Amino acid sequence: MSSVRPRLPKVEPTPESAYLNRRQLIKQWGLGTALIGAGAVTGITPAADAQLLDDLFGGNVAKVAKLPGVSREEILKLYPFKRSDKYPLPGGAFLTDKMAAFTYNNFYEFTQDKRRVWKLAKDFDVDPWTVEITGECLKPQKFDIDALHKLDLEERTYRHRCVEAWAMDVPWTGFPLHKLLAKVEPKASAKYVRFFSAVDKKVMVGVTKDPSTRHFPWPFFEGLTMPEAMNELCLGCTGLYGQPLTRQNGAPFRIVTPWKYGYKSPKSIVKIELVEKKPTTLWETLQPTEFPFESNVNPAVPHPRWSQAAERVIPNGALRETLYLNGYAEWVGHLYKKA
Ligand SMILES: Nc1nc2c(c(=O)[nH]1)N[C@H]1C(S)=C(S)[C@@H](COP(=O)(O)O)O[C@H]1N2
Ligand SMILES: [Mo]
Repeated sequence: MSSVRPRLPKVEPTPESAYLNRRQLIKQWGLGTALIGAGAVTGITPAADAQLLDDLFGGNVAKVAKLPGVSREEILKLYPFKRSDKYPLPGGAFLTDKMAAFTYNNFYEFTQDKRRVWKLAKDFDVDPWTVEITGECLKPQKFDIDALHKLDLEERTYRHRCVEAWAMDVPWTGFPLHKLLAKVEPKASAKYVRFFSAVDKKVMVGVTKDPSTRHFPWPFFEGLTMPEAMNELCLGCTGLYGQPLTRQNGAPFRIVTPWKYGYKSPKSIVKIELVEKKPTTLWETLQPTEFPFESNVNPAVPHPRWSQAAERVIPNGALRETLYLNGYAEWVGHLYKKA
């Protein structure tokens, strides 16, 4: 018997759906196979619905209405940016309720409790901010948030899929990341891109205090291959729902890779590094068998501890089928074709 207490949190979709296969999942949510087969977004039982709403909002919707804002007046005035119709939402689903997206978050620097991130992040200082780009490039440089807002911003509605089997459909504001990377003139030797999130020990109690996360190798770090980062879908993101990003959603600058599990979309980025060799990532370092580098959304590849065949859409937990590459095969499928 080992006396070493595991320090890693168990990342589970929900206590109820963990370890269940798809059929059990469907049965549990009281849904017919036919509905799921059709990919329908359906209602769930009122009791389960109420429970989930309670989970999301802590039973107090009025309280969450006061959200911490972000950013200066001049930047605020630029929003909303024009919505692009080039990347229609897979399945033509409805947009997720804004309050759900603002109050149900994964941001382990603050807490593992998704319902509390927005409260804990309210004093996270995001102004001023700089994003440094270094490594295999000819013109390494720093960008402030004003500079990022000069990069042809647009709004795009994307599906977001967490590895924990919850999903949302939301409008991000941003620019294709390749537009920013082009500014530093990447060398041919740049094969991968590394991202580093900020650490603010004054407010990030997940980094300083929480016994289940404080031993993580902070800061949060992630990575993509150069072709992934240069793909048109990969967004350098500054806003959500027509306003600058809230702190809990990764203010003032994050990445959004809609065809990959959520942790491949790092928040509150301060540094980007172009490198030659395949980098490690925080989650891969912690649990390599559970969170591999690539981590593309794929219903046919179960997580070692749960099925990825279906997902629950916040806030009411409607169940729908998971789509290969989260529905974005048309744009990124060629990156994964075996030669
Ligand atoms: N720095 C940082 N970025 C992060 C995370 C995190 O814990 N820290 N969580 C990831 C995960 S698991 C998900 S699902 C998304 C959640 O984004 P949202 O809260 O804006 O929905 O952020 C990703 N980016
Ligand atoms: Mo996630």
